Amino acid sequence: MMSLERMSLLAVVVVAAAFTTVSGASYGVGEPNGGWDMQTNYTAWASSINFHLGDQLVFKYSPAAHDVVEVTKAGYDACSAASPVAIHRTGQDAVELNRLGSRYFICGVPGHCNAGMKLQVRTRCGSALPPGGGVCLDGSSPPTIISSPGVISYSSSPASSGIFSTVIVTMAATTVILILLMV
Ligand SMILES: [Cu+2]
Repeated sequence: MMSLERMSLLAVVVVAAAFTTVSGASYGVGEPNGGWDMQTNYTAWASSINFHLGDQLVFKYSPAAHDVVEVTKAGYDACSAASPVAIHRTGQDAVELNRLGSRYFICGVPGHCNAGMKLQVRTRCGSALPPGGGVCLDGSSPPTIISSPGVISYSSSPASSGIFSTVIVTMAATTVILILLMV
């Protein structure tokens, strides 16, 4: 039987591994031909890329001219920044795609969203999830299957809690491992 200290250490390692994200790709919004501006067609831009968990968007713009407001679908559809999810104003804003499903960004300067400064990004599983392995169901078919046993993650539709599910199931798996070690 392992000492309590070693088991504790193992638990820490396993849980830490569960929270580790594999770093993904970084995409400059609108690049290579544009940026976060009033000329780029973001529907076309986003549809040219498969976004995966762990990837990163970088909005590059003059903060004197624009900003970035993450909004809900309703805010996106209505071009309303009245109920923001998050606001970015540095001119070099990195946003990590850390959950499955769609996310919505608009420019909060009056008129800019209606002129086309609005971006919808849909994030799929990719290879970053989950570190412990498992099956990721993000609505694409077939589901992404990652080979190591032990962790199953899924996201219900619409958008949401793929990572949260992973953490829960990973914690359950960790508990099983500890029980096995104690036998
Ligand atoms: Cu703007």
